Amino acid sequence: MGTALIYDEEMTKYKLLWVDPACKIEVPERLSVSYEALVRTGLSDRCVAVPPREASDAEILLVHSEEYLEGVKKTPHMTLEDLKEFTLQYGDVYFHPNIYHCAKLAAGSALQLVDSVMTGTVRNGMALVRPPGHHSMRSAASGFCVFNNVAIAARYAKQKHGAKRVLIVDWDIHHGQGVQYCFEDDPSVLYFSWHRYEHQKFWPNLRESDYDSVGKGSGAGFNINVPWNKVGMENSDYLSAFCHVLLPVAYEFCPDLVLVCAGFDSAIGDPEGEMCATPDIFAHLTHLLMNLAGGKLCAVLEGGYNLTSLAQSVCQTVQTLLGDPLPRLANLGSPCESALESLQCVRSVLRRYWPILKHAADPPTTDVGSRRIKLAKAEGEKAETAEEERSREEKVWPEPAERLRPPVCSASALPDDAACPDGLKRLTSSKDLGPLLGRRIKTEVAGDADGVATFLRLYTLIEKMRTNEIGNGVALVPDVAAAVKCVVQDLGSDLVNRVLVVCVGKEELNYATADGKMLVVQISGEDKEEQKGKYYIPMCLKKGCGDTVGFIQAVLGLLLPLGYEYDPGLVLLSRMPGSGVGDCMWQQLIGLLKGFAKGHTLVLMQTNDEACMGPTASVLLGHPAPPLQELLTPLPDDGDALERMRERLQADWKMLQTAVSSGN
Ligand code: Q9C
Ligand code: ZN
Repeated sequence: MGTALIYDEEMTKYKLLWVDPACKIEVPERLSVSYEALVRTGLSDRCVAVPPREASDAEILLVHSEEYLEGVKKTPHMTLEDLKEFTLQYGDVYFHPNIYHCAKLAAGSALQLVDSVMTGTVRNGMALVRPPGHHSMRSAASGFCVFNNVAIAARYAKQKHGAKRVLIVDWDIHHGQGVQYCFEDDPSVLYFSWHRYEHQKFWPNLRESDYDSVGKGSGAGFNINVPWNKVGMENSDYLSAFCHVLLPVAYEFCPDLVLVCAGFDSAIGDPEGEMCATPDIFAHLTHLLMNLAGGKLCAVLEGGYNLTSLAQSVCQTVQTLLGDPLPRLANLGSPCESALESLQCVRSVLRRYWPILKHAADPPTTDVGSRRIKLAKAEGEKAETAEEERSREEKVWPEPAERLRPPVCSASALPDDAACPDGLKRLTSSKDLGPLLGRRIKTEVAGDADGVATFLRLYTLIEKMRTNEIGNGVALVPDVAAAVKCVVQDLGSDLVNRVLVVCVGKEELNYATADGKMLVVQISGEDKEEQKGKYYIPMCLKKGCGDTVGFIQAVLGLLLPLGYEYDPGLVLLSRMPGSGVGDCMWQQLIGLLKGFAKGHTLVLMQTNDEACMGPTASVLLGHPAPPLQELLTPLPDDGDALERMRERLQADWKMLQTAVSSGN
């Protein structure tokens, strides 16, 4: 199951023919440099090349009016003067004799991508298109957009492929108001957009781009706006929006298809966005969406005007779709106050629609009736100094690190009599162990001689993950708790800088964590464990690990942000027998954890828990986790306890914050 890539040089064949400062950044090179970067890095060769096609009139009419389509249809025959005049009806857009042709190809590309993904020809894919789409409305072009490629694709996926629920994630730095208007009253399409807003000072300057536009009628709750009221947002701000707003709602929504309005003007260096998130953030944003909808994800290019940043970001996205290990996000800061204020506001308006967010805090108290004041304040803010202007124009950032796929994706450390799932490399030899050989591996830990052999293989596995010969692995041991203890004690001192230990189920954890060499997170149904210091974090689900809502809340809202802030070099996931966690939830957990430590995840399971081997191996090998259907009818949860835990922990772990610190 591959990754589709749609590109056609034809879509570079239109450009601005007169002087217009607002439109001069939208150039043909945006497409050609993106594609050339994919060719140069060898990524395009690894994709399935899917040709574009022209969208038909009927398909365009799924979103646009007949009058508008007829108007655009005339543009290929217009004189330059006519084109200029036609353009004048709309805002920040230009027409060219060939743009109608390209716009049909752009929309048709999105449809080809949806066809390829929905029929299972490929797992996911990306379409590199011009003109972009998300600003265009039923009867109007806007913001370089002619037809709303992604909106058309969403309606088409419902009509032609029977998709019941479509999630649109718009990570472009502008608000896709065209998409919002299209689906405002439609609960079958969930639209999420973050955008530079600055209290309505930034284009398109709409009141309805604010966090309180949640949709209308039966679509109420299905439109999510995260306004960025300051420039300079960073990786931590974007990840917080995903962990604390988008992902919980997206998991509860349970889409059949994910469409991404993939604009890269939200990346560092972009002259429009002026944000500071690095291109490798798009690897993580993509990855975090890849376990929804059984992996069915279609990314369609929107904005992106710094050619260097754009090309790097496109490569990060495609490389992630192809399943390569994710880059580590080192030096992640904390989300800024302005971002937290936006997240708090949007969480508080969404909590009445989405049970998974029902424990969100109240909006910041200062917000009551202060919209006008904030806008006035933003307008009064001092003009940018020459110094600030220079720093905006001369932004430099390191090129993203290479993401090397290990020669072996997944391996197993098993006793001789246990079957090895297809596709995993079974480790048999315990030679070349290096310094660890024979250290703590005694029969008292490992059980019998067979257990000792498994332990030796387990250490081989870890050593080969460290040297990136093996990506991830699974081990079957007679006593998971003892094995975890043994492994972390060795690892803490020797091999890896930081180990994230995730334990699912009840387990006595009596090893030292004070030095921060490991961070232990335990998710269980037990309520007695107390948090001991910063690096031992028990998460207690009153209803046990079988409570899907509670479990996914803990994973998305607590474990993921903790993991990002901790930035481990290895993830150790242990599963206690009888923990009660369901197979689908278990697979989601593994899938999400693979985003850390360049994908180096070691799963430890108990010998008598073999039934779970198949599902575990499948996700380790890179197959998407199946959707969590049971979230569609959520049971009453016990999220209160998790929120109390968040409050306790956020002093130590800034990525857990979902509200401005009190006193502000
Ligand atoms: N300073 C997309 O990113 N405003 N469209 C330009 C120039 C319009 C962006 C102002 C921006 C439209 C798809
Ligand atoms: Zn944009």
